[in-house]
Amino acid sequence: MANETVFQRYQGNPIITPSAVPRANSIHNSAIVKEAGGYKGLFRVDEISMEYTLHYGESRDGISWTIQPERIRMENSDPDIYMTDTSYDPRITKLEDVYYITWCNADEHGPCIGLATTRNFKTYRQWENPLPTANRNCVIFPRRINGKYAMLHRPSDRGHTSFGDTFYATSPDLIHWGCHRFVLGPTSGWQSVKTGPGPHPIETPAGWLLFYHGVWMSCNGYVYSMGAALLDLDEPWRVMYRTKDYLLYPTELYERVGDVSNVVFPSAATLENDGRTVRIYYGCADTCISMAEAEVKEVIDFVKTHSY
Ligand code: BMA
Repeated sequence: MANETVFQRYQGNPIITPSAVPRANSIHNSAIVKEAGGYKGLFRVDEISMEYTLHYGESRDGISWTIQPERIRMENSDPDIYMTDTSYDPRITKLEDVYYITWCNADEHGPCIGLATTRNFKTYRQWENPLPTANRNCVIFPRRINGKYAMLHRPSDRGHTSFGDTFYATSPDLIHWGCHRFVLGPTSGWQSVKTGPGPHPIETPAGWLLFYHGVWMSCNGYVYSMGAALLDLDEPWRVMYRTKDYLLYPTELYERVGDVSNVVFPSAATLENDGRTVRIYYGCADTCISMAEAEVKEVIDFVKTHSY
């Protein structure tokens, strides 16, 4: 076991492996929300055809999951609004009584962000893709900011993007997105090549707590790690603190070895113990899913004291 700072990995990691879904080649970067009666999620499954599909799953404790073998389908009567067979890296945000789902809805033109809403994870309404191609990471804030929907997004290229700045944008109606503001980009060390937003930001008195991935280029290729930032509550494009030291780095065998080696990809966060603990769900080596937990107070202290 490598040194850990504030996050402790769950001893039973990985918690979800491809055996959870019959047609899965791998199951990884996935979206999870916590409800009064348990947990719900949309899971990224890379199928044995190498189509990338999203599957709904449920759990009572957030650790043992039942995941549907069939993929979900977003719905829209307009044939130009559709879910592609390369749908991956979902995020879920609950805002009022609606779940907002963003994912990478890639087509022949490249990675593109898809947007859908649901109230029950049984029927889904797909909206226009909110951003132009190419963009690979997007998440909606859990409340309106200054009266508008708000998101973080990360423009990309059509390949294995070698850059990555995270931006903030707002919308009055979920269709028209604008007022793009730069939030954070690559800096040094483990985050010297690119960044991308992970789970939706968590509102705290110290600011929006954002977990994000940072990437550096080793002799063997990209290495994906997790860091965090504190964003201003009213003007979230203003970064107050941002980790210079990583919070999680691929050090365990299940993070180092897989379809894409050396990947820790945070994509969901839940609050446990009456909000005192944050649990991160993350994709490991593009193959399976693990979790790690930390005290919220300790994370905030760490971000403040290990910032640039
Ligand atoms: C990114 C995304 C992620 C993936 C990562 C490492 O570009 O495609 O889904 O985990 O690469 O392969």
